[in-house]
This record gives sequence, C-alpha cells and structure tokens, in this order.
Amino acid sequence: MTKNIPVVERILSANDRLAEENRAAIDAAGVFALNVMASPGAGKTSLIEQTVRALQGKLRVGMINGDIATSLDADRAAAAGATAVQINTGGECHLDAVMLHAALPRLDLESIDLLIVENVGNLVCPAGFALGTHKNILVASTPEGDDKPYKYPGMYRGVDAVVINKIDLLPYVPFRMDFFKKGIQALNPGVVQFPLSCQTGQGLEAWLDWLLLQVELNQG
Ligand SMILES: Nc1nc2c(ncn2[C@@H]2O[C@H](COP(=O)(O)OP(=O)(O)OP(=O)(O)O)[C@@H](O)[C@H]2O)c(=O)[nH]1
Ligand SMILES: [Mg+2]
Repeated sequence: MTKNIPVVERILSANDRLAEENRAAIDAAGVFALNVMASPGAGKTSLIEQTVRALQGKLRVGMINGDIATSLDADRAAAAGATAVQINTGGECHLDAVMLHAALPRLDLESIDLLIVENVGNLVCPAGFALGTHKNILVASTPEGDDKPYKYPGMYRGVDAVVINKIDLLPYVPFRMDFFKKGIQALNPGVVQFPLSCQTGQGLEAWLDWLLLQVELNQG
C-alpha cells in the first residue's frame, strides 16, 4: 500500500501562517507593501528605481530584494534613495514568507511608508508563496513575447496589477498587444494594467497615481 504524505500542503500552510505574521508586523507599522514579480530581466529593479525617485519627498520607501546571488539590485535601489536590504536565497527560485520574516527586522519599518519586495526573477515559483504583502505586481516586458499569459497562467491569475514594461521596444519586437491583453483578460478579468517604459518614462505617471492611491486606501 502506498502512503501519501501531503508535505507540500503542510509547507504551504506553514508559509501562509508566517505570511500572516509578516502582514501583522507591516500593518502595525502603518506600511503598505508590494511584492514585485517577473521573469529575469523584465525590469523589476528598473521600475523600483523609477518609483523610488518619483516618490522622493512624498513617501519613504524601503526595498527588500531577493536574488540567488549578489546585492546588485539592492544597491541600485539604495542609490535611487530607498532603504534597501538584500536576501540571497542560496539557489531558491522564489522568496517565501520565512525569508521575508528573517529580513523584516533588518528594516526599520517605522521609518518607511512603502515597502517594495523584489522577488527572484521567475514566472513560476514566486506565484506559489504568499509573503504577507498587500498587493502582488507582475512586471511583463515586450521582448519576452506576447504568449506569456498563456504559458504561465498561474502567475497572471494571481496578481493585482500587471505592468507592461519596455513599450519603447514595441517598434522592434514582434509583440501583439491585443493578443497579450486577451490572454490576461481570460485569466484575470479586469486586472489593472500599466503599459510603460522605465527607459523613457512614458506611462509611469499612471502607475505612480495608482500606487499612491493604494497607499492612501491602506492608510484608511
Ligand atoms: N529598452 C528598455 N530597456 C529596459 C526597460 N526597463 C528596463 N530595461 C533594461 O532591461 C534590463 C533588465 O532590467 P532590470 O531592471 O535589471 O530587470 P530585473 O527584472 O530587475 O532583472 P533581474 O532582477 O535580474 O531578474 C536592463 O538592461 C534595463 O536597463 C525599458 O522600459 N526599456
Ligand atoms: Mg532586478
């Protein structure tokens, strides 16, 4: 007889419990928190840099970066003006609530208004692990191809907003915006979308307005 031990279920529910603890700590400090996910190179750090720069004088931003190795992205966020903490996952393809729980005490939550967590570049694993943040953001980018919602439905289904980055490259890459948006609509009807370019700044205003509104709504 085969015995089936539901280890994966137990790991996920342990993760969810710790995600709730993370949320409680974040809420207690009155901070609004984002989990930014994307494939490698889609522009997560670029969006964070632009956001931190644009919000200077309006919101104090903390950034936690998860990467397999290096502190390059946390250094970029710090140079843009964020208080930044690096988590090296040692090979893991995603952040989980345990890792965020370990990183949170390294940030003075009382001294920030907005926490942006940059997840490991991956369109599969990060979608499975709640962190305790308020909103999940996906950064897609035009050179990745317009078929990604169809190929990675789990990621597209679970997010609160989709940033469509690198629209400055639309004249050079075969990206059918209609086909891409049709795929998103089927998985996540009505999800808010922000076509923009971190390179030229086009479209950033709408993203920033939405983000500021979320922070305001969270403060009640
Ligand atoms: N043309 C163009 N390039 C961009 C844009 N945004 C980012 N890039 C470039 O894309 C590359 C990857 O950007 P990053 O911000 O490092 O991407 P990331 O998602 O943080 O990458 P990982 O953390 O390694 O997964 C860099 O060379 C950026 O300069 C954009 O809007 N247009
Ligand atoms: Mg990055």
